[in-house]
Amino acid sequence: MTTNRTFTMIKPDAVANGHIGNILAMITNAGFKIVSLKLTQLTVADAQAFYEVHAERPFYGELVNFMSSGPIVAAILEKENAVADFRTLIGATNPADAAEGTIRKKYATSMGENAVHGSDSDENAAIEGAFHFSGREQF
Ligand code: DAT
Ligand code: MG
Repeated sequence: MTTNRTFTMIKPDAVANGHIGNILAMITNAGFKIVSLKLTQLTVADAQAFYEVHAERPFYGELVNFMSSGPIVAAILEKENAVADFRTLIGATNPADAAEGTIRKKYATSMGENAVHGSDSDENAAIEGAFHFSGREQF
């Protein structure tokens, strides 16, 4: 079943560099509707839990430190084929490989500090959205 929803975070690098407005504009201009939105900050424990799937990877500690280092914007987005279309909009994990016109091509600075998160499946989109937003906060 597809929910037509995905989950995103504008990561601490992009928030610190003043790109919230431009990134939200790229998202809405690409046809995504914002159904939940907040500025928040992950604790170390939050970041460990959110990225649990990467716990055995060598970059896990660096990732957790970075993701808890400053404010983020969390959002749930709605569009037909949301998960796949949003992955296309953000571009490859490594900005050096990201296509022209993608958010990471424009705003990511490195593989680790790559400006935005995008869910990789409908199932994870639902889990990640619920991690950040209560039912009352999902419109
Ligand atoms: P994505 O965010 O494109 O889904 P992922 O799920 O494989 O990528 O990894 C999650 C995040 O971890 C990624 O956005 C940045 C960081 N990361 C991934 N691979 C990395 C690496 N080789 N070195 C440093 N950070 C990495
Ligand atoms: Mg991922």
